[in-house]
Amino acid sequence: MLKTVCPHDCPDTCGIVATVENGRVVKVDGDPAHPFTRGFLCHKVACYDERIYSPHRVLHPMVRKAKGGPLVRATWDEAIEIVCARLGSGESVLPYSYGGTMGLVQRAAGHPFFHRLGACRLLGTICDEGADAAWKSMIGRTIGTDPERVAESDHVLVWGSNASVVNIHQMPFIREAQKRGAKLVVVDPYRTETAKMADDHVAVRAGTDAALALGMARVMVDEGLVDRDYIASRTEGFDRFAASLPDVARCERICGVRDIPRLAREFARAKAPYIRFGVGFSRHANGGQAVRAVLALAALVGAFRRGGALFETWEAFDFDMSVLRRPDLLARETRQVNMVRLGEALTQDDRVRSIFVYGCNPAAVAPDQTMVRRGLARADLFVVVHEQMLTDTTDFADVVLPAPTSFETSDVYRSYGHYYLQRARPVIAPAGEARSNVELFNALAKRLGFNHDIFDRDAESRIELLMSTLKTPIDRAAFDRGEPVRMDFPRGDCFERGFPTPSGRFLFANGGVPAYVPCPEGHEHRGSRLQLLVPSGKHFLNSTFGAVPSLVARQKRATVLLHPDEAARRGLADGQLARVYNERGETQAHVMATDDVPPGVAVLPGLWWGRHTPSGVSANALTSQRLSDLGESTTLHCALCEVASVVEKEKG
Ligand SMILES: Nc1nc2c(c(=O)[nH]1)N[C@H]1C(S)=C(S)[C@@H](COP(=O)(O)OP(=O)(O)OC[C@H]3O[C@@H](n4cnc5c(=O)[nH]c(N)nc54)[C@H](O)[C@@H]3O)O[C@H]1N2
Ligand SMILES: Nc1nc2c(c(=O)[nH]1)N[C@H]1C(S)=C(S)[C@@H](COP(=O)(O)OP(=O)(O)OC[C@H]3O[C@@H](n4cnc5c(=O)[nH]c(N)nc54)[C@H](O)[C@@H]3O)O[C@H]1N2
Ligand SMILES: [Mo]
Repeated sequence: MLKTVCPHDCPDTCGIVATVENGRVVKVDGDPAHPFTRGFLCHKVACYDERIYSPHRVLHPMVRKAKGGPLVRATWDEAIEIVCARLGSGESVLPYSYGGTMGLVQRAAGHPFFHRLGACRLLGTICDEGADAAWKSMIGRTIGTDPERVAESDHVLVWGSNASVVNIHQMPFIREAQKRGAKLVVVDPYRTETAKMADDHVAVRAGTDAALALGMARVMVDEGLVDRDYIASRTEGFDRFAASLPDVARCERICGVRDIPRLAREFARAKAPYIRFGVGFSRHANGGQAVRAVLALAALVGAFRRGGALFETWEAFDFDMSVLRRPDLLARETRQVNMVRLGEALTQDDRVRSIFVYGCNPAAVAPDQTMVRRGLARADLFVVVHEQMLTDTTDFADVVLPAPTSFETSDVYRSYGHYYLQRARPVIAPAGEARSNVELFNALAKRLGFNHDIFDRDAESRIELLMSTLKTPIDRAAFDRGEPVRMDFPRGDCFERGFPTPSGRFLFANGGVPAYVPCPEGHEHRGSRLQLLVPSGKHFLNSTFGAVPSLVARQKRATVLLHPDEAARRGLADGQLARVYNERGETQAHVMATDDVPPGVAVLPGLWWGRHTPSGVSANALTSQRLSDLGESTTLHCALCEVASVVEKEKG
């Protein structure tokens, strides 16, 4: 039994014990010694051996002699020759990577190489960066109350997160609180699995959370339910904030929630209210302000002192990542490309001549998929993909290079949903000819004659380098044994000694007070169309588990959830194949008529690989490249669409 860590982009960062026989993983279990993930795994990772030995696994380099032709096996030497000959240098090169592995060392391995090459710099914005900017604007740093403290709360507010699907190890703490009598309130436009476990499901209209939260704040201020002492001693900007609060009846009309006063009173009167933030509600054009409005609620009642609030924990792990990313290797500030705007970057100007994809599956995950795929298919674009699997993106590759899984590499994992750090060493040998991100970029650097100490360091040596920058002391011996180690982080009020802002106070009005601004594709502009939500799939991790046949089978088929009245209005029967479309594109999915979804909304769950959908393209054919108000981040849940019968189109 060997310890390892789940590498995926999920807040839980589970401790794993792998059973290995004759060099092969035969069983994967949760590590009972992990204080937060406590010995169980999601069913996706519980069958991880299926992913490691997937039929879609890339086991050796492959090259495509001509666009549209087949991928043909090559040696590593041949592949490196081709990449170095055709990649080019400077800003014609776009590196494209994101959350394939959350291991700090492997994830940062490409940066020094692309900096030295003078390539474009990718702005990683496809996930939580809007919410992160919002949190920082008020608190200064992305840390929050220990998630384990949820168990002691008497009022748990889960806002914009389907936690029982995306953050499942938070749930036992929530259930413990419920057992002790706590009320669980879930704010989500549709009745998710998590909302079904709640005492109260608040079906806010998508994209209007700021109106809901500001309405609640207004009630709390008007009725004297705020913590005056906390506000005076711990915060600044309250007077401006209070004076700006909109009328409650107006807020109710905007967000469609009719009992804002009751919600506000229950939250404010709780002894230990705790808000667990999801990322979902930040993925709108006004999402940054929405996060700020909800965060203000926590400060108004002094929740940090009594209960808590948490978005993410990652900045408690105070490494200096620049020792790995090496910004000093940039000769000058090169052009930045926002990853959400990949479609535009590849189709609207021809400055990008080659793209190097690793740890990411843009043909499936990036918004405005039709444009992205048109860009990736450009005849003059050189496409390199370093991957574990043959994905939608490798379909466009001129060169495919094999990557090992986390079970085959060394790394350090910090969580963004708890306060434990863990190192992992390989539990099996690399499959086939797989080379890790570090090995790949070291080899390319060597071939191009890049001399720098970083390119001589393997993963273990980079781990040592990174660990030497950690400011907070940890139990190093336990860490080296591969055990999860807790950061020295308060279990109670983490802001007891002040907030990590310049004044040490919570900032209600930094850069202005939070306000509600309608989204261009929000409900006010809907007309007869539907607001489209594209939440995480239960059996996938973004697009990752598309390579595991049993999980694809469990996710069943691409499905669009509609209120029965909306289905009837369109003449759509349950189970029927429908087109879901807007001006950007179209996908097809089977209708599920359910009153879990309110009228006016369509939900396309799960990040399917295009090739697993009836139309060959997924939900992201409809999502837009528009950026959020803060953090220049994704607005995935901010799109309008129409749904119609497939047959109708054929007739027409
Ligand atoms: N099983 C599984 N787990 C995952 C992932 C996965 O794909 N599958 N992805 C991982 C990653 S990378 C991330 S970032 C996290 C994401 O996890 P979440 O933060 O949960 O993000 P989403 O799934 O985008 O959306 C969460 C919820 O937000 C709701 N929502 C959408 N718009 C609004 C709104 O305007 N207001 C409110 N209140 N709610 C809204 C959606 O209906 C959805 O139920 O999960 C991680 N965990
Ligand atoms: N419709 C819709 N779109 C979404 C989302 C959604 O919920 N719905 N979620 C959004 C969110 S929150 C996020 S974070 C993004 C995620 O987008 P991505 O970061 O692209 O995440 P994945 O889909 O998990 O794909 C990661 C790929 O990296 C590969 N990989 C894993 N480890 C390694 C490694 O060590 N080296 C290399 N070279 N490759 C590796 C995996 O095989 C996998 O194909 O998608 C976003 N897009
Ligand atoms: Mo994400």
